[in-house]
Amino acid sequence: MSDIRTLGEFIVEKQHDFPHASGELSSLLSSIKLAAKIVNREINKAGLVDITGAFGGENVQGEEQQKLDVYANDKFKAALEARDQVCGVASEEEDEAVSFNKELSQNAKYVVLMDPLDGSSNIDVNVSVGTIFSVYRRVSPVGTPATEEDFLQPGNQQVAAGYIIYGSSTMLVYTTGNGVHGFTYDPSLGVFCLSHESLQTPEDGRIYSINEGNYFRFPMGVKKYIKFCQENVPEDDRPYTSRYIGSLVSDFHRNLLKGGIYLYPSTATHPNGKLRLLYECNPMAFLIEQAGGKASDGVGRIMDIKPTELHQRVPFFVGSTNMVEKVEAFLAEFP
Ligand code: AHM
Ligand code: MG
Repeated sequence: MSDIRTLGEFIVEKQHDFPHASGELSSLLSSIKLAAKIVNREINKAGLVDITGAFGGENVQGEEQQKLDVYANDKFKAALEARDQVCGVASEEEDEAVSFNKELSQNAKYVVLMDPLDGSSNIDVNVSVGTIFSVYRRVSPVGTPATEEDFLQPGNQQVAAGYIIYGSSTMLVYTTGNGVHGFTYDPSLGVFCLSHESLQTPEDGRIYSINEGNYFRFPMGVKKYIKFCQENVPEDDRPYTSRYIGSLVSDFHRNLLKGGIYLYPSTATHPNGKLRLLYECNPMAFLIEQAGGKASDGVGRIMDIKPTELHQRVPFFVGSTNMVEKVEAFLAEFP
């Protein structure tokens, strides 16, 4: 029992690791933790919606059941606004960034960017989904509303990032630039318990994760890399294993623990791929680098890209260093 360390305790213990530590970032992470618990509770009930609705639940009263991604967006936003550590939020769910109006919020130093429920198309079929978040210090003056410049910072300016995976267990994984730590939720106690301290991802992996249905639309370098993964070369541990859930947080989480690569390249129809630089790629890039891996757009480091718009998309290759470098080499040779 005495060995259990909760997320709350761990954050306090590590407070001195935070850049410019003053307790505010700890409080911000606590808001995320709270919203995660509320969203987790709702996701666990997702399959029951039709049943309870048929027996006189809210739907029968004519009220639209709120979609879970909208629900998650509202809860995370509300939790972040309530504690006055954040002056604004940008979300994959909203067209524009939101600047919190309260005077106390405008005195806050941080902005948060998030994908409140990534992979939400998987909910109907009981497959894991996740929340991704990314934290920056504002660049606009404290005491004024948050501006677009606060949100359009390159990933290398992140002060914290992480995700929650609502899976067979719910976990929260985060970094503040001093390693990656994972916490597993105990629903009976209502706490996240430290389960994975200082996670490191293997330098080499043998899992590749990509939507191969798009094969004929991929750049030649990616096609060649897929064939490389599939070749029968036992002395090099190939063929690799193909695993694709279609839920970035889940695919990333598995590959982080086991070693592997997740790829969402440009395609003939989507020249910048599908994933969003600010809400999905940068936070995952910060985490993987902190775990000893690599994140690339196929040419260079994801976190060095200077964003030009909030919902910008970018090709994404993330995971074990040697695997990401191999794709980059193929793309350089066969663009
Ligand atoms: P979303 O933010 O609309 O949920 O889309 C992001 C998701 C990722 O979780 C997943 O890896 C990817 O889209 C799957 O896309 P595809 O169906 O094209 O393979
Ligand atoms: Mg998403």
